[in-house]
Amino acid sequence: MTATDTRGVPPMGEPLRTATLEAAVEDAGAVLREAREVVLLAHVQPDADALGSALALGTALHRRGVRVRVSFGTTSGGDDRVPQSLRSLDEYGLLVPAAELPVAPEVLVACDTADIGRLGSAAGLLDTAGTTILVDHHASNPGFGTIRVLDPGAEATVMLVRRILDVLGEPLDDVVGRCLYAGLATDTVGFRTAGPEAHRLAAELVEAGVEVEPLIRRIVDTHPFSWLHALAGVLAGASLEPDAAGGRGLVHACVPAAVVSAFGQEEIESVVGHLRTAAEADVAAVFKQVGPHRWALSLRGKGTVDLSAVAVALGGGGHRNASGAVRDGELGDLRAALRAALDAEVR
Ligand SMILES: [Mn+2]
Repeated sequence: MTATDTRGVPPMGEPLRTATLEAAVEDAGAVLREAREVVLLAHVQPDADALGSALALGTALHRRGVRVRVSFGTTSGGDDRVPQSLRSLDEYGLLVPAAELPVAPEVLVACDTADIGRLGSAAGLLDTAGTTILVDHHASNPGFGTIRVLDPGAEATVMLVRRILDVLGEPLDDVVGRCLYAGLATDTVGFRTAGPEAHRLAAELVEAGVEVEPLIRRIVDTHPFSWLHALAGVLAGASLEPDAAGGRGLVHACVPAAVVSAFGQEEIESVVGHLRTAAEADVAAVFKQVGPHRWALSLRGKGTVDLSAVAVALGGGGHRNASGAVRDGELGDLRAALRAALDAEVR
């Protein structure tokens, strides 16, 4: 998207109704309380926070009698399947392929989407939906939609969904709770980055009946045996550049197309979690080959470099310590672009 992209923005003269986060949460609740048909979108190649947010809110609305569809857009070269590990969050069968969504939904809710591009093929719904509600926590999000529940201070989008559920008067139970917990536990890297409010929500969800161990094992601790050998190959090819990022160090590895296509998102997205443990580097980067000349880049940091800004410089976005971008071109050029963006950020 560009600075001139105005999709999802109210027409000229119609001000945004939501000046503060508190007002945005109230406004979102008010719209959803009256809605008869709601489409909830996660970002392309959804993770547990995106899909958990959409399914938690979707489940509560479904129980209120709302016609609910949950989906996510597609991208060229991307993996457009629902991640196997997240399917069980969809208790009521609310997930539908993006192609089956209504062309002009009454209410559209975009969950955990850092920018319009993250809606992929579903971005056009911003033009046709009656009301668009953004629920997100990415620092790089420029803001879009008529109601913007956008809080970079929230550790996960599910925390903002919980606030909307409160406004709707919807209680937490084990079904909604699993959706929220999945996003909370994964976006905080197993609560490593969770503050008191996130821990309090986790306690409430356990009290509501969420069984944590089987839920989290399925999402982050389960891979096919064949993945172990593939992972070994990827990590064997990792490189360390101690002088990168102004001497803070960069560790990087490449996941070739043959590996990307042979495994699920659960496997491919786990690589960066191994790389980031390298003591000699503050920045970990994984280049995933999602097309012959197309790369999805995942970045993880240790707080010393703003990787949200680095990702934005590369055409992507995200958080200070976890971000990403998709780039066309050759791997060597992308590596050089990353080095340059890191140097520019720490200068
Ligand atoms: Mn998130």
